[in-house]
Amino acid sequence: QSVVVVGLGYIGLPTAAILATHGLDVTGVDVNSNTVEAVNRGAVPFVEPDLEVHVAGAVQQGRLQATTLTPSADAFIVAVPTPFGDHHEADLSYIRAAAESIAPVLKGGELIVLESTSPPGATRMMSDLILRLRPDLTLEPNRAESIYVAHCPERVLPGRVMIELVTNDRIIGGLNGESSQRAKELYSRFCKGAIHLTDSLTAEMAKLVENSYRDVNIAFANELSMISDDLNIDVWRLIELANHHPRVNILQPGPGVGGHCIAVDPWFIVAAAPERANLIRAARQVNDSKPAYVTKRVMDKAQRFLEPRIAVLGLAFKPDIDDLRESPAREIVNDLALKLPTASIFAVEPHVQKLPPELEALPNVSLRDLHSAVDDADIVVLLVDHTQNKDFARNLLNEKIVIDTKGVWR
Ligand code: SAJ
Repeated sequence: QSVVVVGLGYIGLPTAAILATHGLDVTGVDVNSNTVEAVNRGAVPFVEPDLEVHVAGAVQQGRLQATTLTPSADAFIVAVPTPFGDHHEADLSYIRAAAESIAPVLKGGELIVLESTSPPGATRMMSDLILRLRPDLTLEPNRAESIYVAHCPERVLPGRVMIELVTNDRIIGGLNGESSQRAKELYSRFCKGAIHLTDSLTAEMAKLVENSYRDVNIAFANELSMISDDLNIDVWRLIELANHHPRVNILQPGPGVGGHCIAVDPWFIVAAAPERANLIRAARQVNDSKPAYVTKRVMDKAQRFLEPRIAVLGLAFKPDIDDLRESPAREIVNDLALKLPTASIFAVEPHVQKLPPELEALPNVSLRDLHSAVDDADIVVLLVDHTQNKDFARNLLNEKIVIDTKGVWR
């Protein structure tokens, strides 16, 4: 069986690799020729544990190849980004472009699965677009000209992708029962978790609801951390104590919520039901306000220095990964550098070799190693609980003003 995976990013490439190592003939398609070239060499353009071994093995066995042009296949998996614009509306242009690249190569009989996290109705939209471009095809099952369309949202945690791809349960929502069945057969090739079948709209919402659930719970923790600061109590101890209750499980506060999923997906629900989604919207606002709150705390401490030297530990959106997308730490460093032009800011991020462009452009921000940055700093701000930060010898912080947004140095 041949499978085309459109989009070789954080989800598409691992999925392509796992399908290939389970015996399918996989072609990965990406608009970025550097990505295509890297994959064909068996290399991976980002950090994800165990992924490179899978990709290199699959390429070597001749089961995985990459290209910029969509070929024909028995099944297509669309794993392209669904970012949002200024008004928190989902941008479906990548899904449309994927559909437009798939439509011309269809012969009838193919399965098309949308994996990208999508607002309610996106799977139907993708299918409508394909059928508009190919009026000779139909969703009516079991004909020579039938196509099968389903949504199967990805649910893997960055950093654990190769494990969770295999072990997580999956939700599949077909546009009809036959589509769900065929998608289930494909995912059963590598997924050891249970596969739950539903309709496409429920599958789309399930994914959004999972991430909104987490967002709301993190917002609760972040609100508690700000209330605790006002009341002058230790939020970490507070949460630890409350969590001893058998039915309480509060998450951990931090500098804000980053990544391209939890900080985005709840807005798709808000956009679909703006009058109803009040709690979900409020949670987003609390989490989005946290970076500015942290910046303000650092600025209050920096006031006493003419030329404050500030070490900021962590730029990634969470521990032990190199992903800086939608990272609250990045936003905080940027704000600090702009608001404190006389400050020197030493950014410490062991997982990157280079600052992201907007920080690189700032004359008062430099990328430094942990020890030299802390040594030279008046103020140390911990933003990401990377292992290297957790292991840092605390006695070296004795003379410093410390702002620890993750509670690792309590
Ligand atoms: N965070 C906190 N406090 C916590 C937990 C997380 O502040 O107690 C922050 C993290 O630092 C990070 C953000 O939240 O900035 C998101 O991190 P995460 O580890 O909760 O989640 P992601 O974005 O890496 O992955 C999520 C996962 N969803 C759920 O756990 C419900 C993953 O399973 C999804 O596949 C992924 O989103 C996705 O792609 O949608």
